[in-house]
Amino acid sequence: MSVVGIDLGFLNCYIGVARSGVARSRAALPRAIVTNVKNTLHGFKKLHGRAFEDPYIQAERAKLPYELQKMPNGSVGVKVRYLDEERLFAVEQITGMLLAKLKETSESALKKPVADCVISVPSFFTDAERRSVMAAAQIAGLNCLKLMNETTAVALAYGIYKQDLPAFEEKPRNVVFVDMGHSAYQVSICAFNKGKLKVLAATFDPFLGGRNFDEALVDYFSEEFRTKYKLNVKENPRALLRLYQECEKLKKLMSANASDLPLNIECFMNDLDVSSKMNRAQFEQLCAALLSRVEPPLRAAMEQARLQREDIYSIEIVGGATRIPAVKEQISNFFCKEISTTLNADEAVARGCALQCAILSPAFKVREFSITDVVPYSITLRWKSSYEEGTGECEVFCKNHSAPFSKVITFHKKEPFDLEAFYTHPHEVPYPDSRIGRFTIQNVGPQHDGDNSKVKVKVRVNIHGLFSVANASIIERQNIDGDNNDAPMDTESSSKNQGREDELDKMQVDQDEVAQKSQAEQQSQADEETENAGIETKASSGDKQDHPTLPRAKTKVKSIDLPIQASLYRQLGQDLINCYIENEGKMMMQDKLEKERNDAKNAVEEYVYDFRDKLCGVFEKFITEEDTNKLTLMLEDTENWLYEDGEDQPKQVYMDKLQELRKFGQPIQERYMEHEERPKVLNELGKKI
Ligand code: ATP
Ligand code: K
Ligand code: MG
Repeated sequence: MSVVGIDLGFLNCYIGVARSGVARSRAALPRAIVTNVKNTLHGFKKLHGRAFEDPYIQAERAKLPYELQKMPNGSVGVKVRYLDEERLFAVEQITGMLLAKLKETSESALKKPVADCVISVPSFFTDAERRSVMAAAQIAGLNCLKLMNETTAVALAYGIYKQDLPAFEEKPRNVVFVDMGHSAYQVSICAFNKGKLKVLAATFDPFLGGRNFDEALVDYFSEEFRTKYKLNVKENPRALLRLYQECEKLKKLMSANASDLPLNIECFMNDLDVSSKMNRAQFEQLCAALLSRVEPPLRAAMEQARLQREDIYSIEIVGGATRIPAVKEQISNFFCKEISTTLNADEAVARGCALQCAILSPAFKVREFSITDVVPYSITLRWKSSYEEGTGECEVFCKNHSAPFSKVITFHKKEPFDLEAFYTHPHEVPYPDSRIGRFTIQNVGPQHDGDNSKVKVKVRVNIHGLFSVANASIIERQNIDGDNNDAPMDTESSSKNQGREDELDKMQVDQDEVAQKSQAEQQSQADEETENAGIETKASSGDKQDHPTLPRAKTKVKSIDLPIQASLYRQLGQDLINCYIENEGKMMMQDKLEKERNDAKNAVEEYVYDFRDKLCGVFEKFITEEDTNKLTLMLEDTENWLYEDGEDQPKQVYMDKLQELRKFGQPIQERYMEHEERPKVLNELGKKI
């Protein structure tokens, strides 16, 4: 079994492979496209987890050369021609196809099965987007051990082999990571010590990337061609696509060359050749507004990390668009420091993911490296119950809080209640809906004496960066010498719970302090969640805690797990995912059959060419002229048939055809072989005698 890391880029995907023993990683590039004969789909990374009506989707829709359509569940579907049929696929299925292709590519390169993987996602992805990518992995038959933030993967690739990181107790080394890809711009600041990294801040502009620079060029040249050639490029999708390709090339050339560079496209539109030129200075002027967006995320990251410029050890850049000189300049100007390009700008994300996968996989021995990431957006819980007045609210994870992380919140309730999780500041989130999900805590009732029950709820941001209400339990007070003890008592578990009670009662600390503390606790196990971090938030919206504290000797407590009903925002049901999995399997099978059919057809074609060559070559001496003519005619017929009636036949028809041709070819081939072998055989015999 091999472990791989997958950089699911908007334009370019890389697969990193961890080698056992050395645990070095290598990466290979496929483009982020899904192709079959009729379609080439690209640019679907950011269609995940969004509603069809989402303004972002509607804006993208206008730019895409393929059609989007609303799925029955309101999410985004892609129209694809598949086996001569127009079909609608969910975006999870499309990414699933891409991932399945990546899986197959790595399996054939490694000659081993691949299932365990780590897949990268942008640090700004919300829960709905992350879950959607997870579903795609499932559809592809991949076991995604972790969704890893792209910049964190880069940080791991940077840190894991550094021999000179500060010791555990020393002042950490702070490194800034910048990734500008085709669609997005991300910044993170990480603190490194030997064997660990902690993300101090993650900031971003989710809508700034290389594609925006291409677009600026496309707009400029479209306008120029409109006046110069009277062409309306924007109305011709084919021409527009070509112009995008040429502008991307030009953009790259301008990174290496500051002087005037030509843009020539032959037969561009209406049989016209077009030409123009641009130089770097003009380009920078044209893109001034885009370039001014480089600095704000850098500034925000420094503020969130509470660092000064002199605290920064180095600035590492990756991602294709950081090769634009003006982008680099913006970054180095901000830090008043040279930037470092020691990382492989294209492969760092995939390598980091592969290394993370090796760390998480029990089958691999890798150096331990602990990773603490951050929560990109503050998360709030709101609760209400049917009989109590009003609602209550509590920020459970502040922005930049460590993750993975669990917290315990205590409620005092008499009835089942709903917890509604949402992003606290909707305007900060590049997503139109701030809902995360609703969690109903069931089976809650009053204590025997009619008092509120103590309900402990564990909320968590897990290893994938996903929020959940992980579990809930009710704490039952029971009188030891009382006579109303109707439930048998589990002394061991109650005394254990008693201990936990004590702990929680003491932990009336603020959240940051808990974060600090628990971070020290989780040093050596980045992949493990911090289960023991607890805060107690008094979250009773009804009456205050009114029961007197009973002397401990007389009370025991018992904790009973409560069922939670979760309804996550934009969640695909497992039934639907299963249906997609089945479909993907069918399509893989169909593709396989289609390939076999094509191979069978090609075999006939090859045989025809080969036979014909031999007829006027090596076979000449073994066949009469009359037969040669007859066979030549037959081969010609077959060739014509392949282009006409035989163009699209079932596999068996091609196999029969081949068989038929062989009937004629085989005897000649045998005569020829016999003739070839005879001298050798005689020679051998001669030697023996
Ligand atoms: P994302 O990270 O947004 O999902 P991605 O990972 O697929 O996208 P990359 O492969 O990092 O993106 O970068 C691709 C972008 O980098 C493209 O816009 C490409 O034109 C640009 N790029 C690559 N080389 C250069 C260069 N030499 N100069 C300027 N831009 C470049
Ligand atoms: K990439
Ligand atoms: Mg990328």
